[in-house]
Amino acid sequence: MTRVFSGIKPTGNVHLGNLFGALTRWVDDQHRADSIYCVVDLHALTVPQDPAELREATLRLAQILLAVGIDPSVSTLFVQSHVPEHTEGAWLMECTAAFGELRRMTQFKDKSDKADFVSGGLFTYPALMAADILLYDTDEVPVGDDQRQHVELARDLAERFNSRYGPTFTVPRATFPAAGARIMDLQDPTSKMSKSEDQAPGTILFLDEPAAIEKKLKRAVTDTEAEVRYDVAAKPGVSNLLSILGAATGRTPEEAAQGYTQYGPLKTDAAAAVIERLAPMQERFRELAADPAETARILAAGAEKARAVAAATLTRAKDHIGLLPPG
Ligand code: ATP
Ligand code: LTN
Repeated sequence: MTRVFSGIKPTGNVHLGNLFGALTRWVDDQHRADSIYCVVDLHALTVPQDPAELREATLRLAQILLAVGIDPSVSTLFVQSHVPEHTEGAWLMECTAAFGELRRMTQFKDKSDKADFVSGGLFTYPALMAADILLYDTDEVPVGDDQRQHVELARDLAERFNSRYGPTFTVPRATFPAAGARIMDLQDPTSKMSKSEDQAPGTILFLDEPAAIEKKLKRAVTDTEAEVRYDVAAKPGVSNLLSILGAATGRTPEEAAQGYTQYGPLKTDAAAAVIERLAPMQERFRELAADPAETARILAAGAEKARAVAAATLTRAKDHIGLLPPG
């Protein structure tokens, strides 16, 4: 059976872009593949975090993943720091990666240019991500386009390790969402919807109330024409509304455009569709939030399942690279 692995950082708020671009695919994949999903709290540490907030965000994100439909009886859901093989595997990957290779990662260049404090972890982050993926004999890694280079590196490291020390790791490949799954900012539809600001009028959050969702969609930027069609280059705002309506109702943006001639009804229907899609997930989230012990149990069971797989792969890798086994 195909093995799928993906991770998401517990930083910022989950928004409609995360949901339609990544999480609904995770939910779909779990029915056709052996899926393992990880809240990558160690990756969050590459930039300074408030300890209490990080702990809270990690639990909340796990609850959101369960609420959107990750089913722990089908998939494995766990927190990265609960499986210590990830940090040990990361060291093997750091010693397999070339310094120049890590320096060429565009995400490192972008983030280190902007930050006042650049941690060593921000630089070696892709080696940890490679370990995440390779420890589980992963075939497919569902990610957004921004992670293409990191998955490519994980492939290169797997191939290099295998050719130096003999067959050890499965060589993974990245899979990307359909074109309409990229959700843009409602106020600036040329940049992606992002989780940076809490009250951002261009971002619909997973936990937004119906009134907030309506307000944000009603105020979404469109254009001065009066024609509804999906054309990302010429009509980014309207196309984004069609992507949202389509994603919320399980259709392509082109299908969603059928029957609309005016922007008003398109916005009203998009809001109604998003509210209807989110309502049962938000309800489930509230139930889970009221019983954190239940989530803790699910995460403990997930970590135990994950650890069995990761430990076997790590033992193999340590053996092949020449580390003396204990005892
Ligand atoms: P941000 O830039 O807002 O911090 P991110 O990409 O860093 O978002 P992650 O936690 O890294 O957020 O991403 C989780 C997943 O959601 C990734 O697979 C990412 O590609 C996807 N994603 C994030 N934003 C969008 C978007 N606007 N549209 C579609 N997918 C998105
Ligand atoms: N770097 C990814 C998160 C991530 C990940 C992974 C994704 C960490 N480890 C392993 C897929 C597989 C991000 O920032 N979205």
